[in-house]
Amino acid sequence: MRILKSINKLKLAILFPFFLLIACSSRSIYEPEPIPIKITEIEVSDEYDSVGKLEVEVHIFDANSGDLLGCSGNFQGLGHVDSSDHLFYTNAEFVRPDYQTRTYLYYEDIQFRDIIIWVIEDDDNPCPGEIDHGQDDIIGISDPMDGRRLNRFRILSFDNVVHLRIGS
Ligand SMILES: [Ca+2]
Ligand SMILES: [Ca+2]
Repeated sequence: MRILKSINKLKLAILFPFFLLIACSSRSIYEPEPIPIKITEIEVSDEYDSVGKLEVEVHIFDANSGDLLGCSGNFQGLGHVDSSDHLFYTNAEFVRPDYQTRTYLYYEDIQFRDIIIWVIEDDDNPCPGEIDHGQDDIIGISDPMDGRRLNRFRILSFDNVVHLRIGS
């Protein structure tokens, strides 16, 4: 009987760390997933490139510090956005300037900031490269807005950006 009890204790001692591991790992399942910022629709107007096709990029800046928060272009899902006056459906994400350590821009990164959106036609140093003010054309610059207002239920338009659905 005593032997049986000590065997049960031994089983418990062996199994306890496993129960603990399962309890800890199941907790992480319920942590909310970060919400990526995406562009799902975009149309620009009156923009032309000498080679014929446009390379449209969208850059998001912190409105107060001027820091680049993230950009989206050819390699992030805007490669087919190549002409004016046509509505393109996209599934484009934003890479952060520190993209080597953390790839995408999330709602959590902008929710407590005022932001400004720049839409450009890229000619040099594509995203994640910075805007080249000597080469790249500016298609539109938004007014500063509360980052929490960047959601895909709204359609933005400013300057020659006639339609932009962007957000989390
Ligand atoms: Ca170009
Ligand atoms: Ca550029």
